[in-house]
Amino acid sequence: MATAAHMLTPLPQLSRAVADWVNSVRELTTPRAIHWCEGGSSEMADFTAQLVRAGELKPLNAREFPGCHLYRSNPNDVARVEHLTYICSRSQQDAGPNNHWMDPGKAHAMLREFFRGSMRERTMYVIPYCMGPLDSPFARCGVEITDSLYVALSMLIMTRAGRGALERIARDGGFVRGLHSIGELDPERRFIMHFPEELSIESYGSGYGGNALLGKKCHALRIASWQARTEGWLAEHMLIVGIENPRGETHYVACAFPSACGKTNLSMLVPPASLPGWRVHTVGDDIAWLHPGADGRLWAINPESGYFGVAPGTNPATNSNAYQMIRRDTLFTNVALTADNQPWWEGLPGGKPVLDWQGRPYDPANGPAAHPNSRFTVSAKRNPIYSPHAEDAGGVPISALVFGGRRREVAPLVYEARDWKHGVLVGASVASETTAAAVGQVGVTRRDPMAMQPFCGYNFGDYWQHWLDVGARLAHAPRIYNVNWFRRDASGKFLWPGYGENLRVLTWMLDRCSGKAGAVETAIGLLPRPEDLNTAGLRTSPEALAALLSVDPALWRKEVADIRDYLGKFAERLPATLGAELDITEKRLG
Ligand code: SAT
Ligand code: MN
Repeated sequence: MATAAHMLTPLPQLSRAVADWVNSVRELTTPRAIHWCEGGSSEMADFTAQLVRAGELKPLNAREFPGCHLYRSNPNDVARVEHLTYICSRSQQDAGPNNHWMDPGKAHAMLREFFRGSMRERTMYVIPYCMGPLDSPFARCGVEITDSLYVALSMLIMTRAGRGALERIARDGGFVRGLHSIGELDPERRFIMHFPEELSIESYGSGYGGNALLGKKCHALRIASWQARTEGWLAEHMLIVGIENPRGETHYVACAFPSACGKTNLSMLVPPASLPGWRVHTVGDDIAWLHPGADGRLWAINPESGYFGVAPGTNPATNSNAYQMIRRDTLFTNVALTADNQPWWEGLPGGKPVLDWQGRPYDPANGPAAHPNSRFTVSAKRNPIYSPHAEDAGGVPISALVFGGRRREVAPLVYEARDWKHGVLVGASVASETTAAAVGQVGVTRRDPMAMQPFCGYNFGDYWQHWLDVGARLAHAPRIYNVNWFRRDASGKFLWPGYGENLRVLTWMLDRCSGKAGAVETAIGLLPRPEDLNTAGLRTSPEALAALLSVDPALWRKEVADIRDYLGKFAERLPATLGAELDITEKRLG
């Protein structure tokens, strides 16, 4: 069979704009060679083999984990660096109090000196990628240039990368420019810079996760949230999951939780045996791009094509789908190893670590064997419950939006917002205990509106107004909920079993959407009574359930005061609607 003409066109000739940019980066960074990524499994195999030869990847036990490898990042480079992440818009007000800001001219000048000659003696990889299905009108493209082969390989897993993306760029014209160099991996020379007005990203000095895989948080959230505001849609830190009831009807829910709060697990939920006939289909585990449709509903695509999930805690009991998914063709980063070369992390029922995540003989005195932010990188196609609609160009229709965080007290298991406007306040008020996904103290409660504190590319005041505007355009807006799987009792024990049992909360929401489930009105919104939840086979005690579904007015009055204080930081751009909604809640609390 003859090769199609477009397959014969060398990649650098497909898009003049990309070639010109690559050329200017080549002049600045002076790499030894340039590799344009074609995409596809043979390129991935080739990259993997090169990394193994260089000693950067270690093949794992081929019988138990065929096609799987271990990568160890520099111990000073193991999580996102929010304190070194900047939005460089022309006006500081546009970046807002929620972002670190630097003047774009100053940021470019500084980074230019960092990048000068930074790829000397190294290969520069050019990765054209598409966030979203290649044929989706909602998808947006970018090109990442990096001098890390591990990053290039990860991008091939996490995005639709290669020739198809570059062809789309040639058709679309525009693309997001993402320049990345690991530099010296010196925390003093590490910056993640975003230039939303130029649709560009410059990341220097880290090779880890969201700092370096620029399609993910940098493009699909920070830059895309800015683009989405201009274009009338939403780029959100949300999983997308389809819930199929025993009658075979599927409804989709999108849920925003901070990093490392169980989004991957919820998106791949395994229904408990006591809820027979229910099925779950994953559309996405981290990011949702939401578009108001002509039918007045909100439609979602997952811009990514893989998962960068937290390893610790993943096991056959908590998430058998995820565990099955990562048994093959998976890239593990910063996990521990057993004597027979299997990956190991805290929360696995069997096995014993002999080497910790830094490759040292395991010694509990050094802390956990696997880094708490150790990850698996795997293609979504490996997910046994990957939704047949995950690749639909038009996305899936969303029935409910869910916000949540990790809170030992205050927030009940679940409540429903009074309406969209109140829902925006509920999202804006989310607070959560910090996790190991970002450098800094773990377990400190902070506000994390819509789980977007580290990811919103512009002023939260404008962002909340944009949420209100999008809602006003939806004739059939999704209902909005808040959940908290992490409430604890006085002795610190979790009150709710979580994982598969969370389906009981999701089904209540969907029954609410179809007018079938009851609720009781409270000052903060609508809560299920215990009898409104399907508790068949649930082992939670009636007392625990009552505690989970309780609203303590004294705690909530304090919470409202705290929210008011927090929103006050955005006074210059805060929509009056949020203040008015907060007044309603406060009045109802008495
Ligand atoms: O941003 S990362 O991709 O490193 C992980 C996360 O915070 O969700
Ligand atoms: Mn995330």
